Amino acid sequence: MGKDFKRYLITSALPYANGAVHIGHLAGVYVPADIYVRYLRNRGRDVKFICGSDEHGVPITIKAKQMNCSPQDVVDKYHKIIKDSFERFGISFDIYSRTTSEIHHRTASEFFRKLYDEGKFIEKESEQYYDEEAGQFLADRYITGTCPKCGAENAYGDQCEKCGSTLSPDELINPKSAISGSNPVKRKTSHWYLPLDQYEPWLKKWILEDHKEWKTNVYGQCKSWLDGGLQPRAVSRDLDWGVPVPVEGAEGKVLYVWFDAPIGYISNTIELIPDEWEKWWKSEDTKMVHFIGKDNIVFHCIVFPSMLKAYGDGFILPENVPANEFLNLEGDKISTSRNWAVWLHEYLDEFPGQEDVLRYVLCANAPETKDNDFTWKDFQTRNNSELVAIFGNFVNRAVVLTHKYFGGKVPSRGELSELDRDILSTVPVIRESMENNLENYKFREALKEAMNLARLGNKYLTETEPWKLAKSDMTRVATILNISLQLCADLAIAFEPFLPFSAAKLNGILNVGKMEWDLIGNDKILAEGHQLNEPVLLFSKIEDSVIEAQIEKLNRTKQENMAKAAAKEAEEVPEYAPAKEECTFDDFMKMDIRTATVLEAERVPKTDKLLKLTIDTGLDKRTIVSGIAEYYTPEEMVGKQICILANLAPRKIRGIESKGMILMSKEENGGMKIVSPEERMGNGATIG
Ligand code: B3M
Ligand code: ZN
Repeated sequence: MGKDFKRYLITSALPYANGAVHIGHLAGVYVPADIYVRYLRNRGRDVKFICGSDEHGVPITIKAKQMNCSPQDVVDKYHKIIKDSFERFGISFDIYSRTTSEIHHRTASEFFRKLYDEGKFIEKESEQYYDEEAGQFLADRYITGTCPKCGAENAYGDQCEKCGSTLSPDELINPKSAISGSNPVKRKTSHWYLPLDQYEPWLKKWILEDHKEWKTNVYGQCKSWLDGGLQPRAVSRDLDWGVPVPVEGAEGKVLYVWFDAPIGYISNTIELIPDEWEKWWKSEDTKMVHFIGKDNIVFHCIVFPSMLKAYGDGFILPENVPANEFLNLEGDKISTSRNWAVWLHEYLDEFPGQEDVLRYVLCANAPETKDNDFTWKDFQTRNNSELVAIFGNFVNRAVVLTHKYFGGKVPSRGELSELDRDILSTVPVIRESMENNLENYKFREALKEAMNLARLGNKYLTETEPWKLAKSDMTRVATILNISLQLCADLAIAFEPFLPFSAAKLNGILNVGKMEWDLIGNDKILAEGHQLNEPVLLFSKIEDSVIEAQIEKLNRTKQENMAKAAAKEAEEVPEYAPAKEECTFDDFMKMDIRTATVLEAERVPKTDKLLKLTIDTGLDKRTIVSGIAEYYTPEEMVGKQICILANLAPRKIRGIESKGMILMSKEENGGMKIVSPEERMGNGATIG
């Protein structure tokens, strides 16, 4: 099982405080992390479980604009919702702090300043979009315009939500500021970059050679990043929300959120154990594990380790980063913006006392190696046919029968049958399998093994039928129930990492305190004569009506989303586009508009919006990429005479050099039509 460590520093991704926590976050990050931490503690290991709200970055400022309040108001609201809901759900952090804390600002500033003073950054000047009306530089998300790939309006500077293309602000057609609506101008600005390329050889050794044991999805993503070659990465931003860059003359600049957030693991540890935090962060006797979702792999395996390496001073690196894939909901991607989610705080209100049912289902369906799906039907089935029918049923029968025949006292054990010995010898085997799976972050498998322990007990009672023996052989009944009650104690220990609320309830029924992991398999955990408490049901059946209500709730969300999309669609396609501002004759004369004929046409791979056209302009033969694939097939285009803006600056679209733009007319319903001369003319005829 590898090196023995003296202490375990376990972190889980700091959730953005611009929204609540949903089942995707829980299944991907927080349930596995909590299972691992609880298991380690139950084995007597020294553990610190670190987390907190990630409160900087553009998403927070965008939310503030949407809510018409300050970024601080946004993070104050959601930090509380997130923190409370984690506590209610039994996610057992040793600290859940936040990155707007004074201690974090100080820690992150000092971290940056040390690297700055030691020349670990490169400083580069670049041209960024600047909003002269708002008086601020624009982060990519604050620039909108027409998507060059599909023609959608309101694409963002980093991404087009309609066709999913990753964009850069310079690709947007007619860029606008999302703050003032004005046309932004380019301004020079300088930022600091962490030269990740300089850490490439070291990262290749540390990851690709020394950590071949990492999960395939994690190792594979790191390998492709490293094989692709690393580039310097900006560690500062022109924003007024975040940790100010601690350098003279850097007013208006803050640390890039992905530089400051991982330092939150350090600052939260300092806040938790101010006198001994370095023993945890700077000792080879510490095992550090980062629990994250797959979209955070590069930051936790490449960027943050490079930051720690650059800082030096003995900072340790993660032993493992067991990132999970994504969880979908009813077959669709979970989405905060579309409210397509099961929100933790809503679940806790709607399913009081059933925290463990959700913990169970999210672990049983965890996207450990591939994306997986959560359905309410499966939630109900797993509760009713596994938790109620197997685990709960076994415990209840064992305890009720003990009260019925022995006044609730653990009866004495007589001669063991072969079946008894089989049962008792199977428990240590299950325990060992659980340990192997838990130590290797295979929580689904470990949970299955725990449930097998419950199946074993259920089967034992069903096969021995003590209720039938009660008339003839009470000694045998006593032995069967004694063994069954030992299994109940095994279950209380084995399930504690997964179902802490039920394990505590079971401890209450057995009238014992929390038990050490190493007791599993000890077949005398409960001494003869030990008094049990009254039985209570560990789990209750979930009725169809409860599930139907949840599915109905999601259907309402779907309807609302469709109504919003239709309204947006209608809004986006006005009867006619609003008049543009006046232009001069000279402006117009700069445009070189000509006729041309399409010689060849083909679809651009991996998109259903673009056609690649080879055209004869009378001046030359050239390629133009155009977003007309929804309106014209390649076959329709060949031979057509079109009009083009011939002197539009060339642009790369999906890796293809496109020289010029086809003139199209947009119809009321948003359709598009080619603009052509009334009769065919020679190619190159000028239009003015
Ligand atoms: N705030 C969460 C996310 O990307 C991000 C994690 C930070 S961990 C240092 O969803
Ligand atoms: Zn697009």
